[in-house]
Amino acid sequence: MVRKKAKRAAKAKPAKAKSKAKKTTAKAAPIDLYYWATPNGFKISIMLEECGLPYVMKPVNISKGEQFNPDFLKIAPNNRMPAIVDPQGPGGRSISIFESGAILQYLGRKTGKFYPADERGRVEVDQWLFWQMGGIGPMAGQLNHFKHYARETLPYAIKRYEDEVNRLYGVMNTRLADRPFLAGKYSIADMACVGWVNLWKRQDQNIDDFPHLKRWLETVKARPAVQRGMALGMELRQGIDMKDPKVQGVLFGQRARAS
Ligand SMILES: N[C@@H](CCC(=O)N[C@@H](CS)C(=O)NCC(=O)O)C(=O)O
Repeated sequence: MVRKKAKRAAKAKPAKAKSKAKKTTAKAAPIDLYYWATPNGFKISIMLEECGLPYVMKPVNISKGEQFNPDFLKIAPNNRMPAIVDPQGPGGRSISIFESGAILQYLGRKTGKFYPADERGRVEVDQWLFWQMGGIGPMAGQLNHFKHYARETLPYAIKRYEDEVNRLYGVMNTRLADRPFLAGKYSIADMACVGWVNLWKRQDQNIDDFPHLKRWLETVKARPAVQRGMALGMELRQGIDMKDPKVQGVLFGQRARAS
């Protein structure tokens, strides 16, 4: 009886080891990253690089109107990149996600990295992630538009958004005075902001007025994954003139399209 049991155990062991080995050697199917090299795109390329997740970049050339391709709209109905398709989503089934904040949170939950599992830690990150999504991102985006691309020069609009970006830099600088990163530890909130603050010169801001923010920017940009994320697809943008009326015709003056 005892011998029989021992025999069975000896038989069972290698089988278990085999199935484990199978699991660890099976390659994860790559995530499709619908992407163009802009601060919103960088958020996700940085996170994928930081997590070491396999991914395939699917360029969405927004200057040519590829964000309106019907197949892309099925994934991203707001005709904006970034978006992802993860073939190994919840329940082992494929999932598509648009909106960079939602993608960052998803990848954070999926990997358990750069997004704390405890509620207090998570709230800390969420506050600064949403602050980016509703604050520095859209405000810096409007500033960029009125300062660099608008067909008429509108000093009131430029000043309004330049002031607002300046105020937001001040908020970030104060937050970073007594902690290394926005939520204490490096997180998806920092990844969301770095591409925007990196454009301080173009936003007519003086980073030396914000010493804590300057230190943060240098620290985040020194990370190899951030460098790789912010270099992704830059070559595809070469030679595109954002002042070309054809490009502006695609990107500006968009109105609802009949479905
Ligand atoms: N709230 C969106 C904003 C994304 C966004 O504005 N993407 C821009 C590039 S930075 C885009 O795809 N623009 C295409 C267009 O304007 O048609 C997000 O965070 O994912």
